[in-house]
Amino acid sequence: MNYYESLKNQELQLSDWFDPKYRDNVSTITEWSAPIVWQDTYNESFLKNYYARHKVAVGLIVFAVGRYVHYHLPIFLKSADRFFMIGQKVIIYIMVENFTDLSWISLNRLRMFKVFEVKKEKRWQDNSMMRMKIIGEHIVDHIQYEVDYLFCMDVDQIFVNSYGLETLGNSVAQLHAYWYKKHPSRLPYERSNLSEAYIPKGKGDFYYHAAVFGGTTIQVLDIVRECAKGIMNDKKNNIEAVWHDESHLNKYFFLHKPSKILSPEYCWDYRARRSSDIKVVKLYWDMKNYKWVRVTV
Ligand code: 2GW
Ligand code: MN
Repeated sequence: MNYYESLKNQELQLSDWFDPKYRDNVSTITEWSAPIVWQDTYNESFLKNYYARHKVAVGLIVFAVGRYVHYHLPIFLKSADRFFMIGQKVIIYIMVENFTDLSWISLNRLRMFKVFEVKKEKRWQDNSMMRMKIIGEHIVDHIQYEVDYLFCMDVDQIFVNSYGLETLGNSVAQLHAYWYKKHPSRLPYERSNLSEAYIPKGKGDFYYHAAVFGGTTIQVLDIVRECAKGIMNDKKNNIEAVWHDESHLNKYFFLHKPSKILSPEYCWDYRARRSSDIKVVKLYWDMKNYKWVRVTV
């Protein structure tokens, strides 16, 4: 094996790219040794070099059903084009109710989008929860052959800084901006043991935000299948978890610990209390008028 080949075969080691020494007052590693990625904990040039030798394609799947297509989708896409996985091959999967709702957008090189139609549900909770089932179907049909990693995101957010290779991992969860410093007993998990999303008081690690999750495409298939199963069983039993799909995602990550966690800098909310923990916001929740976007007719 020559030098070039040995570089090519080299596996990415945590210590090669991750170093939490510049961050205080926040947790940077979990009990199960997964990195919690904050600004200044990762070596961007090392990662760029590594992935230049190990090319990957990254998918980003987003739903914009009903009014979300006019209100949030254009800015989500434009900002993703600019900041999501700069320099990498990206496929954005856009799920809309009607192809004709989509206004034209042009993307930078190495980026493309694919548009699919999905049915609108009557209840908004169902629009959110049904994403799990639909994502699974698309991974099986085509996404698994198209990208190595997949992120699933809410559409009501805007990228404002580089959101890059440091976020790739086997199974990736997002710390929720409101709860990242709270004790597990206070987290808003589903507390009824009648629901599949049940997490007993005192148990749990972190509260994860369902607005962002990801991993290898096959791993994401497992996540969405398990969540969809939980959601469907709850429906059969006439119960709905307190935070819908997010409660089920939290149960999944409680049972199957994520291999990487993203700090709230990767999904910030400017309405949350200002904090010196937040050094560089990469993505933030857009403001929205709930009454206007959530009409069901
Ligand atoms: C959702 C709620 C009420 C009315 C409409 C919708 C809706 C959501 C919709 O009409 N069309 C649509 O495409 N969606 C998609 O679902 C869209 O991608 C949106 O970003 C996502 C989640 O809905 P959202 O962003 O309005 O809810 P949030 O920001 O309160 O989301 C958190 O909680 C949800 C469950 O209640 C999900 O777990 C979500 O992932 C969380 O971020
Ligand atoms: Mn949202």
